[in-house]
Amino acid sequence: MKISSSSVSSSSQTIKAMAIADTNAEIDFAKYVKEKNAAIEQALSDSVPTMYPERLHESMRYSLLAGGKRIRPCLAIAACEMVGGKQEVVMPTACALEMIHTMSLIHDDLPMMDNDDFRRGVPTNHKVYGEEMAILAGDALLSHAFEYIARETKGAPAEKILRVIADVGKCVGSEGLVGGQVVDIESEGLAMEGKPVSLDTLKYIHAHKTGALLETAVVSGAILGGGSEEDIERLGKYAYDIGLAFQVVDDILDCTATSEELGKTAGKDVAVGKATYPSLLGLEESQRIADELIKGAKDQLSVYDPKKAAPLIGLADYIKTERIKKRESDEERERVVRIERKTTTRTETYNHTYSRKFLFFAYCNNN
Ligand code: GRG
Repeated sequence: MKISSSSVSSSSQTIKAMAIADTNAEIDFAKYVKEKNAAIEQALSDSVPTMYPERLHESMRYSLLAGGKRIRPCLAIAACEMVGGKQEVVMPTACALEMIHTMSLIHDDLPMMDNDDFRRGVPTNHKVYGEEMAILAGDALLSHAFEYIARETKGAPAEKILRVIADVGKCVGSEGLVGGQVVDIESEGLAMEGKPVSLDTLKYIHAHKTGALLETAVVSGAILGGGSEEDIERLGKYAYDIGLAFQVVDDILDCTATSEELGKTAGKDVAVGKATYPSLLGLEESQRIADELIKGAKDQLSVYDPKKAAPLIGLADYIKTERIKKRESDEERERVVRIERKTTTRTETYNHTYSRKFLFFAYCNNN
């Protein structure tokens, strides 16, 4: 879609809304994401070939290629290109980040963690392959991610590649995803015992569990794209804000959207007594905070050429507007589901679980 939306077909209201950014830049955002997504899907499929032991690789590919929104790879590519870099230089890192994200979802869904049956609109990895295989597939994806960046990144100086590997390592470990997950687990149910989690603790959980990987995606893109230290710092701030906004929106969706719309079980946070933005601050205030964070993120981009910054602006808007806008009219939903049915065999198989997570790219693939 055009940011100045003139070439958008009249039936694309949902997607059009996503791309209208407060800039005069003229980019066709749907086309941009469609192209990036196609390249990412191909690169992901190539990154984990089917080989011996077949069932392990099948299990890795099952979750990796299950049709996520690919926000992290998209952010890495958009940041790289905004500072003047090339897609092919950042693509191995973009894939690695999606491998790490996927492994965190596989492990998060395990019975000893969140115990979920559905993810990305399909049964969770352990439901299909068993718990042992799900744990090992996650482990294999995690180690493969680091190998993949080191082995496959071409066209960037070795010190930049090393910096990215170190950043990715930090964002995954005890100061990143794992740290956030641990504090999340420790905080679960505290409110029910009369010890409510503080807003600072909630921010820590969100910034580490969810924000860290989104931030690393943007910063890695800026590093590999040859951005200056100032670019890297500015984009780091953009990414911190969208990372936090992403999780605030996720919290809002958990208590407002349906399981079909989410592609995973809705209402789980409330059911297990998790602290969330809506539970601490209420829905309205949570939405206000999400808006403010997205505005802050976009402000960081105001020094760049609007056309070059347009993909990152569009992605920031997507994180807020489209993920929060959960219930289209029945007519609109039926239209998108028809598009989905046309689009993939996976969708035909699971056409009862037409998740919001999948609709955006289904649209893009058909326009
Ligand atoms: C990384 C070593 C290591 C362990 C993992 C389980 C765990 C430790 C951390 C949990 C991290 C987690 C699941 C955070 C939630 C992040 C989140 C909001 C996921 C949803 O992301 P989307 O909406 O999903 O981008 P898709 O499916 O579109 O990719």
